[in-house]
Amino acid sequence: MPQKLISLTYHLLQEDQVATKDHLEFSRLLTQITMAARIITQELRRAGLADMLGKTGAVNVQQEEVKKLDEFANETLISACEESGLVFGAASEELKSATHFHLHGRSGAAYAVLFDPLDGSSNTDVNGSLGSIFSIFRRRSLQGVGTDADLLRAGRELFAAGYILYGPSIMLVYSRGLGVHAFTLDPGVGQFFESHYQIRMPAHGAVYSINEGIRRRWQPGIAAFIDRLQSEDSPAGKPYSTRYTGCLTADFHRILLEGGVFLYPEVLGNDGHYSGKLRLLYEAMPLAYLAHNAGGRGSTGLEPILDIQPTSLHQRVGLILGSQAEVHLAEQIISEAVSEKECESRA
Ligand code: P6P
Repeated sequence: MPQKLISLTYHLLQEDQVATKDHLEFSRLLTQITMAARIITQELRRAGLADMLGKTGAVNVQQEEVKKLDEFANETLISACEESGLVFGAASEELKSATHFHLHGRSGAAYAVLFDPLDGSSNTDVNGSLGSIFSIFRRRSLQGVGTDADLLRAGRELFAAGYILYGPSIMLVYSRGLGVHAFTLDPGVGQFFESHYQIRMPAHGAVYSINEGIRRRWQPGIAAFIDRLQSEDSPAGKPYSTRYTGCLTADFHRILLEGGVFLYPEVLGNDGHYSGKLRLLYEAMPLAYLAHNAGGRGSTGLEPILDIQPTSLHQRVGLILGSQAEVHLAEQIISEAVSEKECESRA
């Protein structure tokens, strides 16, 4: 028996006290996404028994090897969006371009959904945490049909965003700009029940999350920032602990609830240029939106994630995400490092 008897359905109905067409449509769309999450959960739970581990042999637009579970999650979410009747187009980490739903005249539908269907898929074969991350935009103009321009939007224009975390518990975390709320799946009942209402990220934490293995390639300032977190002169007044799972969703979820900072900064490539790994539209942006709505912050180190105007669907960014104290400190140290580098290059 769940402690709280507020199901996701009832939570959405309660919020409907200010029932608007937007909210009623969002409720229907979120219901579809959580139905997809339950189907993906079932597949994850028995992947090792149903020959669903391992790779498909295909390589996606990211030049990453596609896992069988990536493909399953992608197909499930695409179908859920199309069957909702509310989505004119969907974009996915797994697909080169957006899928426009012309079926049943849905091209006139109001919403676009962009998602990473299975985040952290390096964890699929080792029973590690995984996630599905989604951004939802409402078309600027409802005249005519939705176009790719309706997908390339800055985070400040998000209609809603969220993620499903496939961990020991299956959790949905979402925001529509009116607070961040979390729901936990009761597998016995098959329903999501409200477990965290109006989540507020602590002003600072005591944990940082980063892949230390590529320290030598981090963008200027990141190493100095991590050194600061490992000192007594950190925002917590003591050295931080490090936690890193290889799944952005799981690492961010910890930071959302307990504070601290997650970083995947730009790294120096073999071409001599710094570039990000995480994708803006369906990884960095939705999580920065959630962080912002919970009182935290998301930045590239040089600008807020939510201010970036995307120019391409799979655009990548450096990401620093978490409590205000740590992210502002990182921005300060990075800014100083960039200024020093510019002075050196002029000398
Ligand atoms: P690395 C997973 O592929 C992902 O996109 C994020 O979930 C995760 O934070 C990151 O990449 C892990 O990357 O280079 O540490 O394996």
